[in-house]
Amino acid sequence: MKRVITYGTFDVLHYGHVNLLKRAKELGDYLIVALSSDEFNIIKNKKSYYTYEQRKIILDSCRYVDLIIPENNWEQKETDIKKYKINTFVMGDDWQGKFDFLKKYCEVIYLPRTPDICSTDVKIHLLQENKKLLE
Ligand code: C2G
Repeated sequence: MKRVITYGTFDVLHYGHVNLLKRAKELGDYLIVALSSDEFNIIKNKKSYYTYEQRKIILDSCRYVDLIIPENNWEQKETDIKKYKINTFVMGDDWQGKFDFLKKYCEVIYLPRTPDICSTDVKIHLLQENKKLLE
């Protein structure tokens, strides 16, 4: 069984995230997602709309995801790869090269990001639409 892992906040899950998860799953048989905790989001300077538990419920509904574990810090990747016997580590290519140090433990693949979609833009767009409704 080929085991794949990826990491992220996955806030306001959108088709760019799902596109990443789909392609990551296609690289193996079992996909683990290390989901950034609320506390780690603060370290990443990311404010997510949904809490960890809410993001986990949404992510868990995705057919490509087999297991969700918390991502609590930058340093856990090596331990995770050993603990879960990971064959392939996958990230979007906005992270190109950043995790090449993991190549001594497993295959490292950066997949092209889906253009023109990100959680922040979705949130801003919804805010603007909401403002128009209230005018
Ligand atoms: N992604 C993508 N296309 C988009 C948006 C996101 O392929 N339009 C990918 C990102 O490249 C990432 C994953 O979806 O691989 C999750 O994106 P984020 O939730 O923004 O994750 P990030 O904040 O980059 O966290 O330790 C790694 C970090 O936790 C990564």
